[in-house]
Amino acid sequence: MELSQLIQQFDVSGRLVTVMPTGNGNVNDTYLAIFRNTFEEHQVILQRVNSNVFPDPCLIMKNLRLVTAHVHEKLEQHCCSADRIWQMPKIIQTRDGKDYFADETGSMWRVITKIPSATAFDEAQSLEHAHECGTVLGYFHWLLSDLAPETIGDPLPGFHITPRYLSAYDEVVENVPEAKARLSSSMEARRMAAFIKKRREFATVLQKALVCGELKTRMMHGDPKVNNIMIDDFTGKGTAMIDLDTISPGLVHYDFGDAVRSICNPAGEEESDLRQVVLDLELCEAFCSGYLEQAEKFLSEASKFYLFDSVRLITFELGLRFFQDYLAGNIYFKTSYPGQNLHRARVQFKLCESIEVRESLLRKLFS
Ligand code: GN1
Ligand code: MG
Repeated sequence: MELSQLIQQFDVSGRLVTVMPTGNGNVNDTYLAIFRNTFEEHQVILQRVNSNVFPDPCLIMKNLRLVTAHVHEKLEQHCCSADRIWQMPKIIQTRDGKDYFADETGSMWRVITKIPSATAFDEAQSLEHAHECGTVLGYFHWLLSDLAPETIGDPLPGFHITPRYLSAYDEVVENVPEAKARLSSSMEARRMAAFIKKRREFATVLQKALVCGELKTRMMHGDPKVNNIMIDDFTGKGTAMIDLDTISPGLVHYDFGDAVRSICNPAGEEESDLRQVVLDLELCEAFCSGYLEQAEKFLSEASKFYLFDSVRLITFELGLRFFQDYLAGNIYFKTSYPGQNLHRARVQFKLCESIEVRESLLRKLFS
């Protein structure tokens, strides 16, 4: 079905002007649709949920309904005392009152409102931007902190359990002949395999802390990278977290680590000059000051100990996921050129090394 027909299934008023690709997501397909009538315009976001990634797209929509209901109510309650207008997208239903539309191929489509007059950047723009990203993530954690975790289904079982990715990697290397060929034919790939081997033991660090009770499960975003944080075009202040499909019970440490790895690497995830890929301490300090100001309300001193490990781990984990996907034949992450996932893995592993050499400075910053 054409996009212009698909979008008409949803309850948006006005005439369709255009529907075009937007954003740089690696998983879902995202489009901006614009509707107009003689006196107003509506801009909405149309998305196809990637069913290769999300095993149960209906669960995603059920979670989104619960999360948005909870957060919208809480934002309303606190709007008078807040220092800005915080936002969160809302589901737009189909004309027959459903939260999603399944097309003739079984793909699941949904429409949500667009956060207007705000931008999500692919790289940190300034110290102020990094600080705002920290504030947004901290506030978001607080918003979700009283949402009963048992009401939210797990959208991606085992999503940030790093040892699971090691097993998936081992499996591909052992059982997929093309993966073996890719490994043996490239020196870069073999270097990355050696990088992973050295860090196998470390991969269990957060899981162990969780099992022995040092860390507790809370609601997390799951994917708080820099381009999932919207910044108000007029005030420069953070205004919303987007990409809400991975919200689930987990460790807020995963979010902290993922945000730092993404926001504090000014070169971004696709940089071709690896010398530019570093963990920038100034950006990190700015991010932390924003995050910790909010997180003081819920982050215990003991759990701060694991903040450094979380940054190192999530960077290692993402590099491992990209590398495994490259070896497996690019099944999970969308690519636009051959070898892109290998290159993305090189970027994350370079960043991981940069984090490791800054360990003592970072530990000080996080304490
Ligand atoms: C994916 O969809 P997107 O691009 O916001 C991925 C994240 C990765 C990120 C890396 C569900 O996020 O885990 O950190 O790419 N999301 C999922 O760019 O796997
Ligand atoms: Mg995204």
